[in-house]
Amino acid sequence: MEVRILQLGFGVLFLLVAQHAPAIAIPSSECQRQCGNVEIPYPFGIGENCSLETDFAVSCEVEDGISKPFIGDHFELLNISLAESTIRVLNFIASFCYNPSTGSMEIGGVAGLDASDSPYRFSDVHNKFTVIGCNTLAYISSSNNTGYQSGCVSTCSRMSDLTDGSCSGMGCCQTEIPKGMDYYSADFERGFNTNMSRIISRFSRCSYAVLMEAAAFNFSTAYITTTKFNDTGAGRAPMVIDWAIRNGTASCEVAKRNETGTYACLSSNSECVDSVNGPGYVCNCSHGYQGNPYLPDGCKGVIVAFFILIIFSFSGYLIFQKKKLNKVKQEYFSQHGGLLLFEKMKSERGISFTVFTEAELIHATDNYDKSRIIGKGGNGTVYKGIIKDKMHVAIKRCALIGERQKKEFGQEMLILSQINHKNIVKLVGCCLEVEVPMLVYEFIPNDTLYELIHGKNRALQISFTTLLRIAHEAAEGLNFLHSYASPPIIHGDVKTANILLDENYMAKVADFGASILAPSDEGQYVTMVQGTCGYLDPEYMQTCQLTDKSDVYSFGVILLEVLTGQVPLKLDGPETQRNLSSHFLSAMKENNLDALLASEVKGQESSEMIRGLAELAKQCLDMCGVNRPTMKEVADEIGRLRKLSFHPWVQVTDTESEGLLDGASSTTGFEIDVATTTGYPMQEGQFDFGPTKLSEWASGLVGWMFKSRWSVWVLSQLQSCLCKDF
Ligand SMILES: *[C@@H]1O[C@H](CO)[C@@H](O)[C@H](O)[C@H]1NC(C)=O
Ligand SMILES: *[C@@H]1O[C@H](CO)[C@@H](O)[C@H](O)[C@H]1NC(C)=O
Ligand SMILES: *[C@@H]1O[C@H](CO)[C@@H](O)[C@H](O)[C@H]1NC(C)=O
Ligand SMILES: *[C@@H]1O[C@H](CO)[C@@H](O)[C@H](O)[C@H]1NC(C)=O
Ligand SMILES: *[C@@H]1O[C@H](CO)[C@@H](O)[C@H](O)[C@H]1NC(C)=O
Ligand SMILES: *[C@@H]1O[C@H](CO)[C@@H](O)[C@H](O)[C@H]1NC(C)=O
Ligand SMILES: *[C@@H]1O[C@H](CO)[C@@H](O)[C@H](O)[C@H]1NC(C)=O
Ligand SMILES: *[C@@H]1O[C@H](CO)[C@@H](O)[C@H](O)[C@H]1NC(C)=O
Ligand SMILES: *[C@H]1O[C@H](CO)[C@@H](O)[C@H](O)[C@H]1NC(C)=O
Repeated sequence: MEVRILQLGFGVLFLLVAQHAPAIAIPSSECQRQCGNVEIPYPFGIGENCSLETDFAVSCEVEDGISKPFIGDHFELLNISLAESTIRVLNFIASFCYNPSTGSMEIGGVAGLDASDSPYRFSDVHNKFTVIGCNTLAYISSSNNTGYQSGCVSTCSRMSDLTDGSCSGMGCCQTEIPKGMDYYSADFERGFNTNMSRIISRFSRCSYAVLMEAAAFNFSTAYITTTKFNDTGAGRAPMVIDWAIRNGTASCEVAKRNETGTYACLSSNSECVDSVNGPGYVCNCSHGYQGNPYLPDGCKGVIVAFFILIIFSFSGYLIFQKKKLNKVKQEYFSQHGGLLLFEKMKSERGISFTVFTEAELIHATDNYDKSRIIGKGGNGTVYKGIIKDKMHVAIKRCALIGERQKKEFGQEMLILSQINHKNIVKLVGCCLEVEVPMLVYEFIPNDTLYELIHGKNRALQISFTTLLRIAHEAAEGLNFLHSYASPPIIHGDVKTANILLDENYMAKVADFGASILAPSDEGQYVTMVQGTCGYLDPEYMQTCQLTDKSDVYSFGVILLEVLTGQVPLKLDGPETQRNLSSHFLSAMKENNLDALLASEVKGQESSEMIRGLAELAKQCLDMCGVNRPTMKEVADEIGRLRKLSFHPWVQVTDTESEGLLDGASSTTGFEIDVATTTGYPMQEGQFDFGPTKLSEWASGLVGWMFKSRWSVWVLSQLQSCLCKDF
């Protein structure tokens, strides 16, 4: 039987055509670029004038209803790679079979491939000459008994010697090929394959040999016992072929010299690369470009595309993040009872309460700028903010709160927002879409009562009358809190540092955001520890039950501060004097009150009033809550006592006293006097404290932080303080 060798290139034919080809013609855009699943990029092409040269011409044929590209002598084209300058084709398998009828061995299939004088070379990198069979010796030759010849032997005496996946001489052998091969023929050694009749009973009667892609081959023992190897690819196996522009022996250097007309790298962003397998050159897009270097403007900047991709994916990422953030915000919002709050706000119209978005508060505080901080503690920070570019507010941004407290927030906000009294700092709104809700209060510019009594500016000589008025106003405010709702709203942290002063030095009770409706179930008492050392109701310490009388006790301490000008706790003083209230009570017992009184009180105020105040304070400080007066009684009593003052101001401010009789304190002339005579800054713009003042203000505002039943953080602080002072 004759040995068949198929042709891949057209060799001589090409040379004839080439002589007529004057210049490289740009292929028409109408050229078909797809055949079946295979893309056919230029320099390859389907149809006349669509490929760079005839050897790159592809024919697209329908086989079994499927379009398939073919090249050369009917080699099926699997794909074309421009970047690697390779094509994959299906090569034909040569067979060597025992013919029982003649008793001889016969060569079948296609025994070789001739690609001489074509742009094609067998890839030495990807292909291996692969032989399957028992007692088979096969050769591969580059030409008729001249030049290169190689081969390999495959034997198999026992079936157990064969292993799937292993091709190393047992039923299968492989050998590499050299570079530059454009022709091969396969042959079987007839002398070696003797006596097939002996083994034919156990093994397939055929041996095979093919030059094929090594990566596409995986030996199976079934290849020895059956015809599976031939059947799988219908007598064919994939093979990789390197192609290049090989016009004669043209290299890049030569080709470029003849740039006009024959140079194939038409794209401006392409470069010429000498072929690694055989003569000639290939074109490649320059670094940063991708596309077809054989077409004018075929190489497109990858970097631009890359950036567009980056921008797209980045904005996509942002959108995703924003969606995620919004989801988180919504979760927080409903978790904190925001929906309930919204519903209530809708049904109860006229509530001047705002639910702020996080963005609004960020804008109001210059993204929580350091310069906006007006109070800072371990548990949170208070910022001065400007809402809608005009309204000044104090924004409380807290650290974490307990899981349990989160849920009640919206409802509590609603109640607190409805409290509207001139001696209580107004809660303007809140922000619920953050992990820990933020509270927004009206901004009170003039420091605290604590500062007024104990601060650096004591030299300002605030009159006792003024202090007493402020205390009276604070009492009114607390009375309002206690009587506003049932169960009563308990402040829980009454102290001079929580009594803020507005521009007219009117008292504004602050930090009621930390106060809560009196708890109704026992379970809540356990974690409720709040207050400030020196002001703490001793009964509360024992029962852990916060009542309105706890506020009364703390207010008693405030009265003492007003009377004595001393701080509630003096840790550096003598033992007996450390705690102002116990010091006061023992002084009262010994009838030695004068020693405690502030110098400006002594002898200057009506002794009846002083005694009355001391007596009131004593009642407030009663160890037993039920014996203490109510906040209303305290406020009324202070109002009564204020009228006893023989201070000259009283005559001047007769109207004020009358106002007090009506249960409302006035904020006229009198306070303005204080402000102007003391030289206190009146304008908000001057509200720039020095660092010390700021920190004192801060200490007052730290009290604002969530404590009360919303957190247990105070507990540890309190415990250390309890051991020392109680
Ligand atoms: C191919 O190119 C040749 C020469 O330029 C021209 O004569 C011929 O008509 C073209 N064929 C087609 C199908 O365009
Ligand atoms: C070539 O074809 C094979 C199989 O069809 C496929 O796996 C491979 O990705 C293709 N390669 C290219 C460069 O298209
Ligand atoms: C191989 O030899 C035969 C005859 O000896 C000849 O016809 C054929 O062209 C040769 N092939 C090559 C590739 O040299
Ligand atoms: C070859 O085939 C065997 C089984 O037939 C399989 O276990 C092995 O992973 C395959 N190897 C490769 C490289 O595909
Ligand atoms: C291999 O397969 C092809 C296509 O199916 C067939 O024509 C040929 O006869 C087979 N060869 C052998 C040895 O089985
Ligand atoms: C380059 O062009 C010259 C004529 O300009 C021609 O003689 C020569 O053969 C060309 N060389 C190649 C490699 O195309
Ligand atoms: C191939 O080279 C010949 C000269 O050797 C030249 O005339 C012809 O244009 C070239 N063809 C291509 C496609 O480069
Ligand atoms: C073409 O360039 C790419 C990178 O730009 C490189 O990976 C590839 O190997 C080059 N191809 C050839 C044939 O040089
Ligand atoms: C194979 O060996 C048998 C004896 O086992 C012999 O009869 C036969 O002639 C041999 N065949 C060939 C082709 O050598």
